[in-house]
Amino acid sequence: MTSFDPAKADGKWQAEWAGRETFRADTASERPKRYILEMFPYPSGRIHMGHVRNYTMGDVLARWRKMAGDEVLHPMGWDAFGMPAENAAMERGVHPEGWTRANIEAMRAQLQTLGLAIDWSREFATCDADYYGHEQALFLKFMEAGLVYRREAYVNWDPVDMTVLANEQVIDGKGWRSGAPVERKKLSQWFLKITQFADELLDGLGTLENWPDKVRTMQANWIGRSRGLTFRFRIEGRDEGLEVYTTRPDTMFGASFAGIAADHPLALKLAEDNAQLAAFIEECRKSGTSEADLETAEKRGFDTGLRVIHPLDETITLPVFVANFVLMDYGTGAIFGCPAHDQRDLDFARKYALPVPRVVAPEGEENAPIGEEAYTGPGKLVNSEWLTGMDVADAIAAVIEKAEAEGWGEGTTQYRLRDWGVSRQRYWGTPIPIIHCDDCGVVPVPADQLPVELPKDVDFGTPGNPLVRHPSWKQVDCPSCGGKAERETDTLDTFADSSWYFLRFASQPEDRPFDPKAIAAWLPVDQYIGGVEHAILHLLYARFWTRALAHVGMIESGLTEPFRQLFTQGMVTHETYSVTRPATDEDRRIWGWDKDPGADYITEWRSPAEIKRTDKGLIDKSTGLKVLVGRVEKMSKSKKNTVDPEPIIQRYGADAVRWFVLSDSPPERDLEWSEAGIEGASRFVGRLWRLVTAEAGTGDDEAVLKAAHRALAGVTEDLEALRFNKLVARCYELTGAIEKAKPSKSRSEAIRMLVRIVAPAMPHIAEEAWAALGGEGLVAEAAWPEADPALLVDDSVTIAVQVNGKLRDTVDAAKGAPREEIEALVMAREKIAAATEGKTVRKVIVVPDRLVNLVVA
Ligand code: ANZ
Ligand code: ZN
Repeated sequence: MTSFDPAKADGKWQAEWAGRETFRADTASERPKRYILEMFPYPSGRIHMGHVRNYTMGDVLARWRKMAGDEVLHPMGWDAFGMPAENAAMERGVHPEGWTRANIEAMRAQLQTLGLAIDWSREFATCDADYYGHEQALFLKFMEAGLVYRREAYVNWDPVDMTVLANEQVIDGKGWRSGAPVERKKLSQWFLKITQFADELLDGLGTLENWPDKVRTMQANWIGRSRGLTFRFRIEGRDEGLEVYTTRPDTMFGASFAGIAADHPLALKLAEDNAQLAAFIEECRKSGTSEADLETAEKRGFDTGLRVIHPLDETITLPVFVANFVLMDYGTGAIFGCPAHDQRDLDFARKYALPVPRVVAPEGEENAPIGEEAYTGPGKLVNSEWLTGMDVADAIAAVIEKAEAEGWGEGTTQYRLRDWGVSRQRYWGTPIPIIHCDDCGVVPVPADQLPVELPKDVDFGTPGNPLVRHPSWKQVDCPSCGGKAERETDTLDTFADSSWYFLRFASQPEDRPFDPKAIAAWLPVDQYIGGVEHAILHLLYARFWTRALAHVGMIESGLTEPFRQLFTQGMVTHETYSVTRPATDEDRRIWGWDKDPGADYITEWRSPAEIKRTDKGLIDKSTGLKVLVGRVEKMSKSKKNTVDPEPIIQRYGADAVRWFVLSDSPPERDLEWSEAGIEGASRFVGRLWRLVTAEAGTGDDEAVLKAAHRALAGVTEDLEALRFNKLVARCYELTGAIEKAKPSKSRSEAIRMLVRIVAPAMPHIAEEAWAALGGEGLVAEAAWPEADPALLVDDSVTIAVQVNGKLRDTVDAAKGAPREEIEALVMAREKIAAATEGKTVRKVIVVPDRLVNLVVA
């Protein structure tokens, strides 16, 4: 028989599956339902190795579950709204829609070359009007239920591009595109009330046993429920009080100042007749708005001259500062500062020479001074009048109790979680379905006028949101009074689009977002797979939408958590390469080196495709310069260490690529892409094919049958636990065992078993082999074999052989074999002879059935 040609087989079987609709999911099926989903991709234009790894893992599970008898839903779609499309429009003058659609076409074609078992009939893009139209309807449902509101909030404003920037677009306080210092500006924005579900979202984490612990912890920290005290300071010489929020009321005797946010009403009032303070507030507004920005910025303050009275001891007063590290939209926008036990307060106190009294100490350190590090550990209260000697927890409770009894404060539960600001002042997103009428105010777009479609004729020539300056799009009649009104021009955060797409995959009725019956049939997603970078926002928002949809009665099946099992896969990494070359005049101009005669060399990254291997090492193809091999890092465009999957798939075939991305490391860890690795996978495809075409035989061979059933049982467990790399190892082992066996009926059976075992991972060669071996129908539809328990009883064991404690070899021996027999087996091994050559064996330690260690010198 001929050799296996992936170039022919891949296309042939992909066409066959498509033609037969092999992977179409039937909601009416009686079989157990299994929903397997990988996070849908953003259509950037080309798939990368991360996609290959992610989608291959899901695909293996989908194919295996189908063979094992489940009705599998394994869909694919496109998270198609977002900024890159608008950037392309601004930079290259292409329309975001055209750019996006072309990217989808290209990426779909690329994904299809991997042979994914996808039900393509359910494909959609979030930029399809009949997807985002339903999203608009859901938004209005939420609004009816009081889960949507509008308020003024601060945004990062780029004064040159005249646009709102996301936090990640603010780099060192400057707009990423314009480079202009970013300002904080107040804008009316739409919010979704995720905080209403804070407790549920937190407590729900406890039910997600099949989620990685680290993801649950990250979400819990993000929600950040804490018990604290809100209390009022009296301000000396004024009628009003100052309300502050603290999670550490125990440290109150360690207070040395009070701090208020730059935008705190008190600060604004004082600034009215204090120009210096007004200028300081202006300064504060110019820095970023994120918590991280404020955390890292230098602590700065302005002494207002006011003093507040300590609620536990009226003889004590504290100065009030406007401080740049106090956030307006957290707690009450005001704090008391306890420098000894809070790092931000300590940095601040050192700068403004405020006292740093210690009030909590571990035993024996009662009088230890505080250096440059605040003490946040456990201990007992010290220097705190009647609190002295109490534990932190008891002191917190005692102060809350006293405050409540005396009426100057209340115990509260606070959350770090903020309501979700969903307004984006951008074109390429779901239009928020609202109309603003001078007479009627905010009017929802009536259901029969949905979807509110994006206009196609838009102009990206000038900065700002094209929806605002479109000549006619926003002009509408008010649905309520019929008068002239205007459409909302904000679009929804694209995280809204990915918060319910998994529900739309289950059914796609025209007149509704989804069919609750289909949700009951398919949801929750049995296995969700994606990158850990989505551990917080995407997963939290999706969990929130699911609960909110249940809350408004759209989901009836009692679904609360959308993803039963979550898996976060590791990244694909690669070596980095660089060359150092003489600088050119052009470089000097770009880098502004004219005045720096010493800067004569420049170091540049090189992509794997730009270098070649020679006997003198790695050489840069274009310049012939020596290439420096750098660290292994996540594949990224900036380091140029990416490998494009497309030519690799063309050259080696889909199966080899799939096999390699499953093979080398546990799926949650990073995988280093290497040429040797893909070559090895490709050789295995060849080995498999030689087995398929090997001579058949007669007679029995229990050993090889046992090997096959052992592999089958092991692989089934590996699949259950997503241990794909172990599956690969087991298949290598079985292949080795079959290669060693003589032709027999048993060997042929083992080969047929192997073909089915590898089918989920290497579906193309498996189909080809299945057909060649006379299998019925498609292997994709064949039953997953069941291991025969009788053949699983192990009567041989694999014993590790160490030399001076280092693993050198393994030997197979009969279970319970006596020491002498094992020792004799070991001594007869070539590898052991080599490892002990010229040395004396001092001692042989035998642990029966497990291990032999030779001590040599
Ligand atoms: C006094 C204190 C003493 C505090 C101490 C901490 C340690 P979490 O746990 O994240 O909720 N805080 C309160 N409102 C703030 C705001 N608007 N901007 C900046 N910081 C604010 O943090 C609660 C703590 O953060 C509060 O407890 C308060 O400082 C500060 F040894 O009060 B603490
Ligand atoms: Zn009106």
